Amino acid sequence: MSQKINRLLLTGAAGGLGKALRPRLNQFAQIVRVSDVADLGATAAHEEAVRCDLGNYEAMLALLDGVDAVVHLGGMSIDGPFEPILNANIRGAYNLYEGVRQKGVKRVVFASSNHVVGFHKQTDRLDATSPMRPDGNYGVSKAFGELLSRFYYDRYGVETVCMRIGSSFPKALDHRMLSTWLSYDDLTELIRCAIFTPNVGHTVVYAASDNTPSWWDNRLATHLGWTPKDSSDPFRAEVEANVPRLPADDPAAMYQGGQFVKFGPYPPA
Ligand code: NAI
Ligand code: 15L
Repeated sequence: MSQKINRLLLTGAAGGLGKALRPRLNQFAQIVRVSDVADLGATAAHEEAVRCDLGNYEAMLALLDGVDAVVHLGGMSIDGPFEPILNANIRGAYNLYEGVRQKGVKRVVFASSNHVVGFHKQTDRLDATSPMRPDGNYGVSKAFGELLSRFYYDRYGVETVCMRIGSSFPKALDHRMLSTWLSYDDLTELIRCAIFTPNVGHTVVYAASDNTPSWWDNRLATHLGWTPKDSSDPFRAEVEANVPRLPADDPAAMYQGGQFVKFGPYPPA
């Protein structure tokens, strides 16, 4: 029988990735506590549902009661004005880590994003030591989450795997996604490695399937034992036939963050 922890908390459980992962996470835990600020729908036998705004610290403390590990997907998942990102991603990350410290939770799997490094060129090949070059408020908030998790490991020993997710959707939909796509199966396997590999300390891993071309080098995360099995190749012909290429001097074609590098500005309200 595969290894299981007792209680896993999944934040952002009402979102796109949350919905895709929910039927799969009972492989990893006896009980999955699913949480979101939005409606969570019907619960499966292995699930317990808790509505919670990540920006509310008291609610966060209650959410973390009896939890052994966290898969943290919750928050704003695209770029936009600062205030909602401040509440969900920045205050939310702080509340999560401070709550985790107080409750003695040992392991977090953090859904970071390729937008932490979105202002690197698509011709660059990056690893976990490459400088952060976020491409907007959203990317900056994910960089904050990564740095906060680094601090909570160095100071308090809370272990985190930061997954810099590329584009995790059912299919690769455009030319950029041929490099950034992550299948749900590869994501699920990465989460398994991130929960069960001993001594991950603080690990940054680029979360993309085995795509060609690839922009990211995961040699610094080999201790996770994660080898993506899928590839964007089966979507190539459809993308090339149906999706026009952007001009080479369009920033969305030049930079890894794609269209995100063109969003904003968002003046204070
Ligand atoms: P999504 O936007 O579909 O789901 C995010 C969920 O977080 C939503 O259900 C939303 O209600 C919830 N949420 C937002 N603010 C909240 C708050 N204040 N309190 C509690 N819950 C709140 O995003 P998706 O695609 O499912 O992504 C999940 C995570 O993975 C996000 O953190 C996203 O930034 C990250 N990610 C996703 C990628 C992808 O390709 N799907 C790529 C890179 C990162
Ligand atoms: C992300 O971080 C977003 O959450 C997701 O919706 C996609 O836009 C993805 O990056 C991407 O870069 O394709």
